[in-house]
Amino acid sequence: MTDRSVVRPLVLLFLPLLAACASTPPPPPPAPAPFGPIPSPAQLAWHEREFYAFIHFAPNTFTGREWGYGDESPGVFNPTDFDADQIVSTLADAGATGAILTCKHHDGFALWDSAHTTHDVASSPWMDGRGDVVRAIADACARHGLAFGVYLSPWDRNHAEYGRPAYVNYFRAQLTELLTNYGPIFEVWFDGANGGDGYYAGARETRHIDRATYYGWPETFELVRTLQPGAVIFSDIGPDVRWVGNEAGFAGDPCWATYTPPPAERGGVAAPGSTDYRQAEHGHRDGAFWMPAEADVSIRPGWFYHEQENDRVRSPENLFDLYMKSVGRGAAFLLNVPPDRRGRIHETDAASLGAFGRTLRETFGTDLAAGARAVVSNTRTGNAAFAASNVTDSDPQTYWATDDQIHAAEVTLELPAARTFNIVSLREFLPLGQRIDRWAIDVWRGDGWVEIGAGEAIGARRLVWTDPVTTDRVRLRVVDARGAPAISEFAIHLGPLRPQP
Ligand code: FUL
Ligand code: CA
Repeated sequence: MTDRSVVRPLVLLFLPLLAACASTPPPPPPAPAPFGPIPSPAQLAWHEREFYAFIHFAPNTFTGREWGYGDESPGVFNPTDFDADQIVSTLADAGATGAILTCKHHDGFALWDSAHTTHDVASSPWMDGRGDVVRAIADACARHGLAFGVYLSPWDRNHAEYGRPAYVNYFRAQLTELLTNYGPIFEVWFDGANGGDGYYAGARETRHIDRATYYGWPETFELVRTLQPGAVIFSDIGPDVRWVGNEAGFAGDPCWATYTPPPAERGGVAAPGSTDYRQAEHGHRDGAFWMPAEADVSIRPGWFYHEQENDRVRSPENLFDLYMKSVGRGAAFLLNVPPDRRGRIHETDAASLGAFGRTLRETFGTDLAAGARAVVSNTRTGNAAFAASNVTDSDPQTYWATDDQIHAAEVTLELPAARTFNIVSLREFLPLGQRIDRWAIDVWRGDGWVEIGAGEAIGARRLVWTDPVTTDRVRLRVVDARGAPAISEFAIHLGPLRPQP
């Protein structure tokens, strides 16, 4: 039996609420659920960098070598006209958003006054031993609006204890200096080249290490997390950013942001320098981790400056091509620009970088889809937050999304007038993971659609480079996705002609 004296007042209490529910439509669907691994906050911030520079500078600059043996006298390090502002402003003009300095290369020479060794700038004649290249570059980066990152070679061909436990403590002590004394660090770069012959404080021998266990990578990564929680960690196996697997500056097509680092051999453990890195060019569609690729390359044949390579500097056209094949495939572009013996970027390199930067600005500075109306086959039911117009608002935080059951969809840009372009730029909304498997781009030719490009994967960025087309309608077809597509950008640009195959 029901006790009416209780039920009635309760009904009366909820009556206004019930009435309100009946008259308002059901709440709009919330954002789509993320698919697969998703980026950390540090990775999301890193994705926005897209293109940044490497600075290789060391005793090698003065000895003409690529891999110093470790027996170089600190006396050789003596730039005659070091100018951190010239270096960093040249990189800024090129459009670089950050710079990673080789604070210590394989030869073990530290570009800062390390408390843990005398094999460093403090023992060099440069500035009477009072200089600090790390400080100078870090400060110049801050002045010119670039983020600063550090390369610290795990392999040290100078150190007496390399190969033994004591060296690992030394390595971490140096890492601690770099991550404590130079402000915010955006990326920590760990090289996979390690172990082999070297000076080792006079031993002059070959030292092999177990790459999987020697450095205690999990503890070292933890140290970075503690000291610089905003930094991403780069190595052959991530954990945040993976090496793309070549030093030629291009990513595979497609290049998935997700990856499971494979061991070098069956049954082994994947580690920096011990992984089947060839798989990194494409990544893994169903990889276990969000571990996007970084494509590194030098503007010259060598990583360090050598005068005899002054006539082999990459052209602006070549740099743009590499940009399209790295950034344009969802990877980052890490371009090495080595200072010369003066401690400046050589005029030839600076000229090429300047022209490259101009091309980037001229190409991507104007979105020819501005003012276009975006018409879509489906929008997430009744929720303006996921409207089609989000793909043309130049705001990476807003995106168009469909209903959950829709895995194939179209968005057409109706341009205010016919426009000529040769690059289409697409971005997925990364906090929801990499959702789109296959896509195609069509243009309207008056009496029908013509496909001008198609492929797999969009991710952080997809730049589709075609022959110039003139049209007033361009369409993106999401052919297949894992869940509702979520697209934050669909832009069109007119840039350099693509190289003919
Ligand atoms: C390699 C190194 O051995 C090269 O000297 C250079 O630093 C390059 C970026 O990584 O593994
Ligand atoms: Ca947007």
